[in-house]
Amino acid sequence: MSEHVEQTFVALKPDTVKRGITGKIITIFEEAGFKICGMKMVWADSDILQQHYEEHVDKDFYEGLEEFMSSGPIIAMVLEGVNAVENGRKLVGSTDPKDADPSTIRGRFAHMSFDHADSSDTLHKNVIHASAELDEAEREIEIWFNDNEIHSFEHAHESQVR
Ligand code: 3AN
Repeated sequence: MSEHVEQTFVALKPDTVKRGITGKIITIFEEAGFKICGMKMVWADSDILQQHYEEHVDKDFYEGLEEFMSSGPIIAMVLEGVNAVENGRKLVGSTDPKDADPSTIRGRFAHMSFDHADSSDTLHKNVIHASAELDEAEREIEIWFNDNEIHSFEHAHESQVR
């Protein structure tokens, strides 16, 4: 496998599951040629969220973030592709939907802003998470998946897309 082929961790957040738009978003990754190596529905608890958001646990917004991320199940995925981490983030767009390009998943499916979330009772619902760096992807995949939940198989895209 080329050194450029990576796995990234993507989570479709509770707002996406409740809105019934998971299929549309999964399709975006599939059409771009990402291979789904692992996928499951998880209702995250405080323990796993504190591991996942290790760098945010002490921040003011963490309580709201945990409340949002445990407000319903998420779809957790391991996606593989060429520079999957960087390419995945490109499809996802900026963290704050207000700043996300309308061609990205957050720009297309949300119009939230940090300012709005911070100044109202609303939680910062931004549809999706994707790992930002390769070492973060490795750490997050380990948090959310057991080895036997990540599958190795030949995908059509391995000859037609990459
Ligand atoms: P990303 O998920 O794009 O990597 P991070 O790691 O900066 O973004 O933030 C993690 C999550 O924390 C984001 N999904 C966002 O919803 C939430 N978050 C970050 N900053 C704020 C903030 N100032 N107010 C509310 N939520 C925030």
